[in-house]
Amino acid sequence: MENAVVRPPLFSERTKVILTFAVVGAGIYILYRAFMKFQQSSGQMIEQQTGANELEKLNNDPYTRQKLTPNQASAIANSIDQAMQGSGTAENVIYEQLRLLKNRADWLAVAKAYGTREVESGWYVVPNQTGTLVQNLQNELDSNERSQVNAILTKRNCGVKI
Ligand SMILES: [Ca+2]
Repeated sequence: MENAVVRPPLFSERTKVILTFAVVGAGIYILYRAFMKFQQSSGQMIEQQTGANELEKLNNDPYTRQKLTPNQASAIANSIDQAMQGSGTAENVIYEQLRLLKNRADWLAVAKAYGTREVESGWYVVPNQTGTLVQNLQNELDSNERSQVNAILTKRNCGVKI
């Protein structure tokens, strides 16, 4: 009589169940991340487009048009960008730069020049953040610092709160 060779299964039933959950879970997570990323970037695009449209309108009126030149607006956006990079944040530079704005069109011009940028967290374990000027300021500043920024933005008639 011949003995049938019974080979042990590669995975036990229990392991198969665990593996199935792991694979399905990973798939759902990847889809979720892709969806969130899509939602975030389309939200940023809408914010940018709305701002650009309003800026164009304001710039058609001599009373509301931006006082900053495009170069000045870019320089302010770059300075704020630099102030946010890395583990620390130079709040005083941000306040100082925002005090250069004179009206809402100036704010919109700086936000447009900023566009969407990546801010390095400066910490290996903390992911970098990519966002609009408002999003990155909100992420970088604590509530007390945001109040200071909002006081400046109100004083400068920027018509925005972060
Ligand atoms: Ca920072």
